[in-house]
Amino acid sequence: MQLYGSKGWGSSIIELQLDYYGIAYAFVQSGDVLASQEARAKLAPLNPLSQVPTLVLDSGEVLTESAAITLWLAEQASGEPLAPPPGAPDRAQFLRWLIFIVANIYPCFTYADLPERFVEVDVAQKPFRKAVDAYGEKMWQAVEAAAVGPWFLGERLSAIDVYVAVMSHWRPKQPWFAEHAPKLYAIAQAITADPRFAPALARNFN
Ligand SMILES: N[C@@H](CCC(=O)N[C@@H](CS)C(=O)NCC(=O)O)C(=O)O
Repeated sequence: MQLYGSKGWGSSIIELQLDYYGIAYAFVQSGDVLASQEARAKLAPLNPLSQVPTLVLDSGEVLTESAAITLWLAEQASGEPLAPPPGAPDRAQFLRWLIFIVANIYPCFTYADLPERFVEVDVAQKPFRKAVDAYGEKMWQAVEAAAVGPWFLGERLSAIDVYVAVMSHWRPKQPWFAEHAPKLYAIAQAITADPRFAPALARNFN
């Protein structure tokens, strides 16, 4: 399969999971889909939003949306999946917080990365970005409050820990997490030190 992405972007959430499962894939550089019209145009036939991650399966079928990819990968896994399977006691909370992250926190980047896409008036763009980023921080605090420890779900490692580790590198960035979300920061540190994830994290964030 082919994973379209860019170093340190949302594709890394999927890279970590593909490595964990030992699934072979080719990494296709998407280019900077925020800054480059050419990169957006190249990805558009596969993903109408020109976003990464975009995964093209061996069959040619296209899978977008990191949560959909996360759930699909867990179904392919032969070992311990990064999503508690149907019937598992922590399944409901896993689904709740996975969707919370992609539905509430991830869009903060969609809106604030390039505020000019949504706010025409120049002088309003900076305050808009500031407000959206502050909203994101509030959402992370809700995730922090729900984290059980040592992993987000407790003793069970899951894809939510992978999201936390990757997204802690994005605004408001790791020093903020260390100060305001210590359970999430500890999860990010533990994933970074875990040999199942460390190479993909190092590829994306070093
Ligand atoms: N809902 C999507 C969000 C993906 C997303 O926003 N990716 C960012 C990179 S981290 C992107 O491609 N942004 C380009 C854009 O929004 O135009 C997912 O969960 O996969």
